[in-house]
Amino acid sequence: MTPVDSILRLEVLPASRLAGRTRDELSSVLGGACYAHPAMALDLLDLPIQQVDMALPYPEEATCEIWHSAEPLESGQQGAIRFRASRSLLFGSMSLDEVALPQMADGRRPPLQMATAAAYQAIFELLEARGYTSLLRVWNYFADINAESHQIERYRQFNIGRQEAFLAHDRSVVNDVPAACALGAAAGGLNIAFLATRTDVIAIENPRQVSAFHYPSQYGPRSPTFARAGLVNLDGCDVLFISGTASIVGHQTLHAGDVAAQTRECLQNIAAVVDEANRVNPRTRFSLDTLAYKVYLRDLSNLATVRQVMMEFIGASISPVFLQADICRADLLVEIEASGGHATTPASPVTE
Ligand code: 3EB
Repeated sequence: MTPVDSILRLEVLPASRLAGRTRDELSSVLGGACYAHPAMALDLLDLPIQQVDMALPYPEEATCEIWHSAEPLESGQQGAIRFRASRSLLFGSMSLDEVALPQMADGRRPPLQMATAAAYQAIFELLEARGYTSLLRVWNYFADINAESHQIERYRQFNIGRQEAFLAHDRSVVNDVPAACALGAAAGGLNIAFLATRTDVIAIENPRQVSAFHYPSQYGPRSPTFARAGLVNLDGCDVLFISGTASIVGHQTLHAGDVAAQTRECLQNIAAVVDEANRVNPRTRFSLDTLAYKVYLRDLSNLATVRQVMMEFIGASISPVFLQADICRADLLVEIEASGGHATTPASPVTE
């Protein structure tokens, strides 16, 4: 067992297998996500497992992505946030119903923007109270990401609320920001999961891309607050979280309408982020063929094409999770995220 086995291990498995586990078998769960359409009500010992409404490729079952830690863990709840923490890591999950909260409606600011600001403020309050001050990775999901209300696209509303919360907590909105993704779910409120650490995180940028926190205002009045990747050392092991990565070079979308070319561009961007991580921290050499991948497709009918391009580019060793989601720009067809340096438990073979 490598040292990091005890700190962080990713397991991908069907929800039905997770639901059958005993309390004892679940004791190592730090947190995670369950993707199903419609969302699956998993009630597993108050664990912070976000329930995301996303379709999977037929005939796949609901899929869970579970982060384990062999360190002693403690569970808790603060307001809407359910969390679980080890000595070094805290995983939290929350879901806010942006429409039903009456206090969210002041008639001027879009409810999603207010819900986002409230969610991130609650996250920062928790992290500051508990001493896990470095936000490493955030998974953001909400419905209708490309729809417009209050004369502004919902993804842009989200970006305003997110940046407001960072500023309200005196956090930087450039450079030292978390790795993240933001995707359109099939339904549901604002659903956020996050992983924070007690130790410093190194934010990694992509030399091929304008940093998202410096995107020009044509993409919205407030820039997105995320880094291209976050790198952290956990008990001597370097762990890398690569943000959702799309077919964007500079700040522009490339290959509109061409899913194969978009996929190759995503992978070139991920390769550039990996190179950058290896340059910034030469102690650990990350490589594409050892990362764990999750792929969001606007249209699941493109799955075979995207998988083929990934296999050609990376090799056959990978087994990505594929999900249907709307991407934050209408012309993007695919977004790919990845992580590495942690232990993994492969998806179980059907013969189990
Ligand atoms: C991009 O590069 C594509 O708003 O948190 C990727 C990862 C994207 C994270 C976010 C958005 C986010 O701009 C979109």
